[in-house]
Amino acid sequence: MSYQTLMDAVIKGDIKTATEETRKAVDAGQNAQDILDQGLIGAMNVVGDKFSKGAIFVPQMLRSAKTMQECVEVLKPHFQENAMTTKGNIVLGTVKGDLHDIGKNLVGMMLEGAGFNIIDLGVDVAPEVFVEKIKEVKADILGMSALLSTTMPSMTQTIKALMDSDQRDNVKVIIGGAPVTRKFAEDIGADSYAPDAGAAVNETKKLLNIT
Ligand code: B1M
Repeated sequence: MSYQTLMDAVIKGDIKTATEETRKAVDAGQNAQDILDQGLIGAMNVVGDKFSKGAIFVPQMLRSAKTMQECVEVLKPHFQENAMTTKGNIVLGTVKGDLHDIGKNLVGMMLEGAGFNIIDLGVDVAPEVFVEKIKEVKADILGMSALLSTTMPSMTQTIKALMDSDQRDNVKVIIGGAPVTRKFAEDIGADSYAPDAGAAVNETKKLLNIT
């Protein structure tokens, strides 16, 4: 199935058409993951390219982001596995200085669907805020997201803050986001890296020895 109309609507920021197209695709029996990957994320990549070329500006990018979020709400029920018992506590957030949350929210949604308890701290989360919450909820996993190359160092600072507060051995750290790489994760001493939300679930299960 072609997702061109859906993609065009997300790129334009036309929430009504985009959510209708998402519902139509679901009703036609399309796989939610395909709609997400090919329709929605595909459209956001076009939006990013247009922004890089100066063809659109922040307000249009924001409108597309809002449109994508509304479409994700339509898809959300189709990702839930309805797990009854929690497989572990995950503190999740976008790092300090960074306001991008679509990818982080997708990661949270997929992890929740796989049976984990998500404590989502939102965006622009300072290292000390991560550390305090990890202590409070006795987190098994810390998940950090960064979309800007300028905010990646905040991941390093958060891991350092975990060490300084003697929490590093109590929690596994997984990181991701478009500019983040496996090499970067290794360099800063994270336990794992995932390129997308599906991989984040698999990597998290591996970290906690869940089959
Ligand atoms: Co921004 N932005 N933005 N932006 N924005 C990018 C990231 C950019 C690549 C666009 C570009 O220039 N081509 C560029 C960053 C360049 C760089 O540093 N490398 C950029 C810029 C420059 C900026 C501003 C500085 C622009 C300005 O003001 N001049 C500004 C910064 C604001 C700030 O954060 N302080 C800014 C602002 C914004 C908006 C607010 C307008 C909006 C965000 C709205 C929101 O999130 N609520 C926005 C958007 C929408 C984008 C693009 C177009 C789309 C991002 C997105 O949602 N992608 C983006 C271009 C692009 O990515 N192609 C861009 C879809 C999402 C599903 O993918 O987030 O990568 P992603 O998540 C994936 C994986 O990365 C992974 O799984 C997700 C799902 O598969 N993943 C993880 C993510 N987190 C993970 C965590 C994990 C594991 C996997 O473990 C815990």
